[in-house]
Amino acid sequence: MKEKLELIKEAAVSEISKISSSNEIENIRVKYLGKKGELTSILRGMGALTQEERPVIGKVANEVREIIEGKIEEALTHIKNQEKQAKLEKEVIDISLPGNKRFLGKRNPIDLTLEHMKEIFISMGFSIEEGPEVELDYYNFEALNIPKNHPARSEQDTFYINDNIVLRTQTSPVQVRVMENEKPPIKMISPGRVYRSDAADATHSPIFYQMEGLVVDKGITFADLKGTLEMFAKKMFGDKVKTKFRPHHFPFTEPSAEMDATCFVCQGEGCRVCKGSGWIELLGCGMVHPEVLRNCGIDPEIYSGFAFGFGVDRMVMTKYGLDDIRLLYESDMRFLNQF
Ligand code: 2NL
Repeated sequence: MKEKLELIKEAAVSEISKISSSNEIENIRVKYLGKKGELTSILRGMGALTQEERPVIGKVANEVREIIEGKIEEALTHIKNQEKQAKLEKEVIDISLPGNKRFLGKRNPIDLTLEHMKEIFISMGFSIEEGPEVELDYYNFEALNIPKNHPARSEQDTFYINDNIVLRTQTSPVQVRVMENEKPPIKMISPGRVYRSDAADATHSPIFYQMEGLVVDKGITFADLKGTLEMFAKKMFGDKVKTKFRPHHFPFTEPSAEMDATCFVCQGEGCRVCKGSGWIELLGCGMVHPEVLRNCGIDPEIYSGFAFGFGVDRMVMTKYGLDDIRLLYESDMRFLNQF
């Protein structure tokens, strides 16, 4: 029996030394140590041994079992290491491969122009104020001296939410709110989106951008208006630019004017961009109407102010020579990549 155990041990050890995967090890464990395994059947047969033989053979059998178990553990560790190593080698990633290209968007030229304009006004001490795009009729029209029968109020020109609420058609309501809430001196600009009930074509968009400005203090005159806006034009288009003011009419300013600047393409010579005139219309402006100041709780006997408004889209179109406003709202990368 002792010899038989010895043979089992040698066979097991030799089989274990040949294996190459963890599955095979399991088979060997079952073959020798399992319930129906070779060693187990020997131990079962021990009942037939004499009293003297039993402990001797039992001891040898246990030693053989321990040796086989030890060899199996050893082989298992070795195989697991080998398998891990093979997996690591197989799954190696080539970090020198180029990655997937992600397409980046581009800033819209309206945004670029707005930023430039804001920087100029910030450098002159203006604050930037914002307000709601869905606005009370009162702030958009009534407070600004635009009476009920004014054409700007017609349903053809304005998006009405209901009788009292509109999509703002200008950013002036932001100024009205600031004047209501703060005491002069006020020196602010209000850039933002505004809405008109227009069908989109080359020169109209139902959504567009405006930037208004307002200065209110004691002793503000038309000279302050001219100086400020001339300075803006020079910072925006260069020191050589000249400005001129033409009389105009707005319900919320008196007197009112439009400011033209010498064409930045031809420097006033006359070209395609300025349609031969040498001048480009830049903005509307004027001294804040006393009625508007009063509506906002500011005494026009003590304070005066000037205000101005730009169509930002127009400014962008002129600056870049665009002939269709819709290009600015289509997010077409072939267009945006050019800025
Ligand atoms: C234009 C002309 C203008 C104003 C806007 C304004 C605001 C208040 C009081 C008085 Cl709260 N005026 N804003 C003044 C003159 C002209 O805009 O052509 N915009 C595109």
